[in-house]
Amino acid sequence: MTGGPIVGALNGRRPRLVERYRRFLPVSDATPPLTLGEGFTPLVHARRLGAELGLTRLFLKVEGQNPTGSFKDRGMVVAVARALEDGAKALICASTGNTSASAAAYGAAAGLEVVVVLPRGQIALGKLLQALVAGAHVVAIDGNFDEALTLVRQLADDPAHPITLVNSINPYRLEGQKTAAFEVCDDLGAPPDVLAIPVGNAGNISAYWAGFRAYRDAGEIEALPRMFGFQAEGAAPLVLGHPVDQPETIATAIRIGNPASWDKAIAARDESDGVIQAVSDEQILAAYQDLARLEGVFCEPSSAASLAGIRALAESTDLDRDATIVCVLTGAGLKDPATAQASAPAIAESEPNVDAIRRVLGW
Ligand code: AN7
Repeated sequence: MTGGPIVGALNGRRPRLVERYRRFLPVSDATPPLTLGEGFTPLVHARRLGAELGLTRLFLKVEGQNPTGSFKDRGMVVAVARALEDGAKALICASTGNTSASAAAYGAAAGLEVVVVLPRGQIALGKLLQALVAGAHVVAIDGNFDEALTLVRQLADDPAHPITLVNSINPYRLEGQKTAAFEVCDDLGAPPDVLAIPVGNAGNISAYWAGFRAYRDAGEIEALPRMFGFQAEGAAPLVLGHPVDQPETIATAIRIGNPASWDKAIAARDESDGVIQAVSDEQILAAYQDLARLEGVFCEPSSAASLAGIRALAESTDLDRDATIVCVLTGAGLKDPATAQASAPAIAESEPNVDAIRRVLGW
């Protein structure tokens, strides 16, 4: 160890995500070195869940450990750095919650005004508070995510009020999100056989697929994984083959009826010999609880759609039990305290003495 400085280091030691994968990203020396410490998230070998499902190599990519608690930070850091480089003064997005939390945080760090337009009453409390505390202008509409996205596109198109759109139709978002695919391959030492992922607006599945292909083209990996996308049953336009006007699911992050990256997601499925299937809210909640109880990984409900889907396939098809399967867990459990509380067991109460506590515990 020389103890010398690392180029692009955070706190002197931790390299920045954008530096680590710089050659795959649309950045240059002119791009401001914005960072909140995104990326480098854990890949956890899920031994107990794997044993239950008969899968020896089941892994969890724990994206809830990003700075604002979701995978959105990987793309937001690139989109906001490029917006700064291009002289932007303000950012805008529609969101089911996580994009707004990430835009608010990176916008604050960059000194930019942030506007977020959200479906009223459909945003998990933690995400809403993240946006508010970071000082974003939060506008709730009587409409769903798809309607909010249509409105912010129109607002961003108005030359009289320049503002940069940071939804995943901003190409820098998907560029940054590709880094998660690189990390998975680097941690495994090879690509997985299957990449399982929740699908809402379909940006992330598209970004992973682009990332795996870029890594293959660069000679970093030889094969490509099969992409398995999972939508909530009440919000499954890609499974049905047509938009859903009134999407409904407990997994509010993926309550989306007309995904912006529709064609890219279908291409990822078809080119990778993959699938896009629906899982019910019951299957999502069961996976959500089992991830916490069997693996100690507390994700938000939408994230558990990836495991719910793998579980359904493991039970109904002949998934190779020794295949390397990575379930992407897109966001952190604390973002949605209401869902956690609704399914949490009651708290035991006791007099403050050891005998009483022993009694309560049934000892
Ligand atoms: C936890 O924040 O669309 O298929 O506005 O928050 O790339 O949309 C969030 C999506 C999965 C789906 N898991 O990813 C938003 C938003 C979580 C999410 C998805 C989202 P995409």
